[in-house]
Amino acid sequence: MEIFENVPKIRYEGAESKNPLAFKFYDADRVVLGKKMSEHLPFAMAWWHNLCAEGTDMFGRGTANKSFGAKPGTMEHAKAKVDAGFEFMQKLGVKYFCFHDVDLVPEADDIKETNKRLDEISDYILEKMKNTDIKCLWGTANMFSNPRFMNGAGSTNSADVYCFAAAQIKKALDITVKLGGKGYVFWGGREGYETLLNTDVAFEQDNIARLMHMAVDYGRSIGFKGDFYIEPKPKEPMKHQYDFDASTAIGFLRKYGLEKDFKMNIEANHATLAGHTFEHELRISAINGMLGSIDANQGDYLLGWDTDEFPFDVYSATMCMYEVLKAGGLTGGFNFDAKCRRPSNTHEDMFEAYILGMDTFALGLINAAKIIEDGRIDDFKKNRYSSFESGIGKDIVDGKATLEALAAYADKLGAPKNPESGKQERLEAVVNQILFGAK
Ligand code: XLS
Ligand code: CA
Ligand code: CA
Repeated sequence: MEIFENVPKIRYEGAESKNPLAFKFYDADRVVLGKKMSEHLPFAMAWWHNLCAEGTDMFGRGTANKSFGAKPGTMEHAKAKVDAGFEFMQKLGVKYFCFHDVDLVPEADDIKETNKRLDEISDYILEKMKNTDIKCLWGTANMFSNPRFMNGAGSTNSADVYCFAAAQIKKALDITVKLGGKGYVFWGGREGYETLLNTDVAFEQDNIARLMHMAVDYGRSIGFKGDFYIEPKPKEPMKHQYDFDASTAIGFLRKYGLEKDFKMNIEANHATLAGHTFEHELRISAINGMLGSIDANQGDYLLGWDTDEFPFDVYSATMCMYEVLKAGGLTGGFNFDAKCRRPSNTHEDMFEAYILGMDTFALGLINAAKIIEDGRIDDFKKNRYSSFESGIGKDIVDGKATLEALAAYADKLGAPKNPESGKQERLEAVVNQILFGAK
């Protein structure tokens, strides 16, 4: 039975098309820099926003109907969401999905019952997967919604709650492996604190690391070969989140010897909340060999919270794709961790939102490839450091310099020249010319 009866298979119709239910830029088979768009852009559907969230906010209840013909809170509904999700992904040509345990089934009071439900639904999903080319990008455990996690999961003060978190991770890993997931995410939902007056930061961080080590050991023991991810976020829900940004999370992983098993899952909206650009977080991850996956969304510079909007900002998508291309691609994918605005409450809106996101990233890819092929930006950057290619500069890079030798060199210089102009405005104009100038 078709759920989205009014929505046909979404096709590429080109930039001139006025059809809201068609791609204008995402052309799956188009080859960019030697690879198909669909290979550059492994898109994923976020189960929670797309199939669960109804637009509830702290001022009002939901505006969208996500019952898909079944009674919410039942296993029939859980299955209806699977049916809806697979029809949705197939109509859009989205090849991956991401999930939290409690997105898949209604959580029971007893974890044994929840786990039984997870077994049942994952059998159902697996059956669906067999008849399609849809795969699991990553799974995770929701360790932030239930009141028991009010003081955190790995960072909780309660050993019982800590065990409960471990049980959820164990099961979420089982399901991720069963569904062939490429990754497993730790987003530190409530892993942080409100006040130092009641918090032992060192102890909490040690405990989070212990839990992550146990997760790695268990995951590897059941055959999980993919990457674990940390998804940094600076605040919300906690005032101070331990995984503030990529640098912080990478430092944490190295401190605790977790860096071989983990990479970053970078979310655009989290980057801007941390006071960074999206591309900054991607660059920091990439230069540390830890660029894993992306949560593709955007925030709103006028609002100080995590609005999880569908990507519309083509400049940002362009800079993102430049980083991704330079890094040689992602081991993960582009998960639309995004929700329709509350008044965009129809099923059709769900499709139009994904079309917007996919087209925005297709444009980002096309533009980033043009910037790389044009070469002016890369050449400028390379030449900017040319004083380190010979003479004293090369000695520094080759590790042949001492502080005394450099000081003696500086003495001979007297007053050194200022470095050349950074030419930011010229480079920005080059980007605009590449984006909007002659083809
Ligand atoms: C919340 C996060 C969350 C993670 C998965 O801000 O984005 O949805 O992606 O737990
Ligand atoms: Ca996210
Ligand atoms: Ca978010």
